[in-house]
Amino acid sequence: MPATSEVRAALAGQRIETPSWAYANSGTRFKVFPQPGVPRDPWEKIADAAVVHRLTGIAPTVALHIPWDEVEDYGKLAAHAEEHGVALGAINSNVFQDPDFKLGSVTNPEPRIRRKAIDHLLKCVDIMDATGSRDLKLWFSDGTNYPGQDSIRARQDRLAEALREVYDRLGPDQRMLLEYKLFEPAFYTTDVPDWGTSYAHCTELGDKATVCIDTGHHAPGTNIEFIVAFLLRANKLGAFDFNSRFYADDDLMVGAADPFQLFRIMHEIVSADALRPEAGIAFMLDQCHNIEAKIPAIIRSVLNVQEATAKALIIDAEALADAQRSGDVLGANAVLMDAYSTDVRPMLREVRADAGLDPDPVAAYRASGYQERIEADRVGGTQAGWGA
Ligand code: LRH
Ligand code: MN
Repeated sequence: MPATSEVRAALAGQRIETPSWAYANSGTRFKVFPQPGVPRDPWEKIADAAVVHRLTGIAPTVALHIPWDEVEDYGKLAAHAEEHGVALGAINSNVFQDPDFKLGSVTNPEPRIRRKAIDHLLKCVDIMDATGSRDLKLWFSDGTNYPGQDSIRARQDRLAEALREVYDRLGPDQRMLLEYKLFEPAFYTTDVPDWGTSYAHCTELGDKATVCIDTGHHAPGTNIEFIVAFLLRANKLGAFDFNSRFYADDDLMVGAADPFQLFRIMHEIVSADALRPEAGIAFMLDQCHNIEAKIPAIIRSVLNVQEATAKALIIDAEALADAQRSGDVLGANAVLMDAYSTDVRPMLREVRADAGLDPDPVAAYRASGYQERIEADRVGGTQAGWGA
């Protein structure tokens, strides 16, 4: 069994990035239910993200989405984040809402429209220069709805050309994270539908291009931890967009729908010694809190990742290796299940107390009065959302 001090040190070093858009209004095509106290701008989103970090101790960065988080002066926004004890993280591009991108953005048959899309991606790199962000996260809604609508191969050529231009613009310490998604909003082909397509483009581009795994973007039954293990081995895993789902891209709280899957994913991370920030994996949340209170939901999500990580860290790696080596199928499975079945919450409460934090961050949030304050203060103006 790993020494508790090792486990606690690894937990203390855990870093989870929260998404600015999860603090704002979101919903489905049926309805977006506004909530009282929701931020009206990136400044207020960052203030909320800072509360999550203050209470959990392990969420020091906030991902931005452009243009949802557009501001005049990104340097000022970065300073605002610093004043609140957090930093700006990945910059997410958005080439999925402009009417011009109906038939595609970087894959559009129209050169003028491809140019427009690439210019947006290049602008996001300019923003990274201003915020000091390392990661450019690219997700393309690009695809087709009917067979014959466009050439699958030609769209891949256009995609590769656009990625190459953006890749060559990246600074020495900057990276691109290419996110894939099986379907939606396109319902016949999606131009980056799976990990293999992302991996192939990233390999063609170079070391600064890595794959982003959004846990809600796979066909039902997909073994995501296999993808994690494969990409880690190939040194091509750059990031996670953590959430959970029962059906499709539900964007529910990570660990809510399938905590065992999250544990299996973190087992692959821990056994590859890839939890340390130096390993370069960005652990981000990408969620929408359509009906539940947003800040407590994000706190709960950070704790869900922490719990899954703690369970993965207490796996008796030696016993597991012995059982695997000797072909002891049940024995090996039992080692993992012992860890998964262990209640790590008492240890995590101690880890938080050792860090000077309230052992129960969700209760601490409720007792803080912050929710009442923002509901009273944030009256008037326009609540932030996806603007869809
Ligand atoms: C696409 C996605 C992508 C983001 C968006 C908010 O489904 O996962 O990561 O840009 O959600
Ligand atoms: Mn995502």
